[in-house]
Amino acid sequence: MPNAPQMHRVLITGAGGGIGRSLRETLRGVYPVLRLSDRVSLAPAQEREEVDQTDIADLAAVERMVAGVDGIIHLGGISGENTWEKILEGNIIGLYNVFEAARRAGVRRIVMATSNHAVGFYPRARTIDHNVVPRPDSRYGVSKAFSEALASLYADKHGIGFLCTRIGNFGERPIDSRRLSIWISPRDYTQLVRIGLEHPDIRFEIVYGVSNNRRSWYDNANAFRLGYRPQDDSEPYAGAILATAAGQPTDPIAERYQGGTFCAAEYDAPTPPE
Ligand code: 15L
Repeated sequence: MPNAPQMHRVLITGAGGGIGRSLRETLRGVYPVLRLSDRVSLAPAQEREEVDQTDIADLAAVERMVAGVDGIIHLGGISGENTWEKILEGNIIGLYNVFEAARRAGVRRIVMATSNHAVGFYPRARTIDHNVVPRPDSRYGVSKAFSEALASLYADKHGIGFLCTRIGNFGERPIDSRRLSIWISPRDYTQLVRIGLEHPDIRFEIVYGVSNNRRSWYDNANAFRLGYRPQDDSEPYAGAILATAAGQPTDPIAERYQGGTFCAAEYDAPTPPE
């Protein structure tokens, strides 16, 4: 079995977002140096941190951002539905720049934030695993399917190890009934990220970034195979969330598919897909 890559300097892109700020805390002291980057300015560097400001749409700047890095946690880009122009800039061109700069710099591992919205048009009635074909529910979801495809190319052709984490919904607690099925807690996501950076034998893997939710729509066997042992389950929150949701108006398309309102937005097909 190949040896685990040495992670001396780990870069977090999109470090100013919700997941990035959380990982900045939970990974503090785990690696010798954490480099934190965003296009907006970040809180000043603390001990064993480096702070950087880069727009990932600018390849030359991205090359400077990744210099000297062993592993990347790529959270940068647009994190929800948006115009095609914004998605193109942040999630297609920006993503390509990060992977290409990583290749040139000899980066060994990339943990990538893909999303449940890459497969959002699967019905809630179906349990899906990491082998299903993408069914994006938005331009954003398409960009996440693209990110998984580009990761596969850079893994097969250039040998960078990728863990693609199809994140459900990250937060301290689930926020509504849909999120009971896709929630991930900060400590569970931290565990998954560390597997992605430290596991001795990762080439290209897709896993679901979800906690051990009883109401899950995912068969996350691939994550378990890699050693993931999630600590949290949304179920203790279910009673209060479902009581609040009871009687509130719902959209039939949003309710039918895993991607929820991302599926319903702009939806005008004559018949709903199977
Ligand atoms: C995502 O991919 C988004 O980044 C996040 O903001 C939420 O919308 C989440 O999906 C979700 O589906 O709840």
